[in-house]
Amino acid sequence: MMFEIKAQPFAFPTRRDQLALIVIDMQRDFAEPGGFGASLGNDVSRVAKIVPDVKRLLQGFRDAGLPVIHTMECHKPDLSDLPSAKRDRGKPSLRIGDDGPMGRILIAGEAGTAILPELAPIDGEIVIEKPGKGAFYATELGDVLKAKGISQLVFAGVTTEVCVQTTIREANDRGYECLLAEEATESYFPEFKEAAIAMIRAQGAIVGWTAHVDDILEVIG
Ligand code: C5J
Repeated sequence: MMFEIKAQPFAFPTRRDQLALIVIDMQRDFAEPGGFGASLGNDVSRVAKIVPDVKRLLQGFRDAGLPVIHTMECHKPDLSDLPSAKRDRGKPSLRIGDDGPMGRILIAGEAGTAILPELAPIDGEIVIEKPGKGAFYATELGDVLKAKGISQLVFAGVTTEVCVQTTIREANDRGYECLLAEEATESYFPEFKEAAIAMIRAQGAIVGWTAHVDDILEVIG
């Protein structure tokens, strides 16, 4: 059955039985002091502030019995999936794989790499570990979505213009209809969040739609 979520640039035509939430990289490494985001000189408190809105959206999907997928940006302990082009980029005080106060930076299984406890996956929710910025690259995400018959994705998480926008663009090219929840995403740079939202919904939803969390919850509830 078709419902509509109030959205920009126009209402999102929702097929509730084909809809999933994808929460991108809400990890301690991006939201807490001592992690990867902070090592790059970013104000991570901006990310911590969206946790209540991400939680509301997550709870709405859980209550509605709709699928939830979490992603984690992380690498193998032997760094075999970390190209030097990524490891050597920027001037962080700690590089990916280095020992930090929450364990090795962005390495699978380390404390800092974990999803924030308030947003931790529950039984039955899928967790995709991804070595890239986009969640389709070198992961099983495409197969998982196909097996579940998903054709529409609601997006939350961080950072808006990096891993979230990259994944939305990957998904759009693969034929998924993408809706970004505005209060449930954040950037370390407010102007980048604003620009990413504008880019996504420009030119008649060229790569997707954006909507307020309350408007999404009203329709899925
Ligand atoms: C970044 C991400 N910004 N999850 N990762 O390095 O957006």
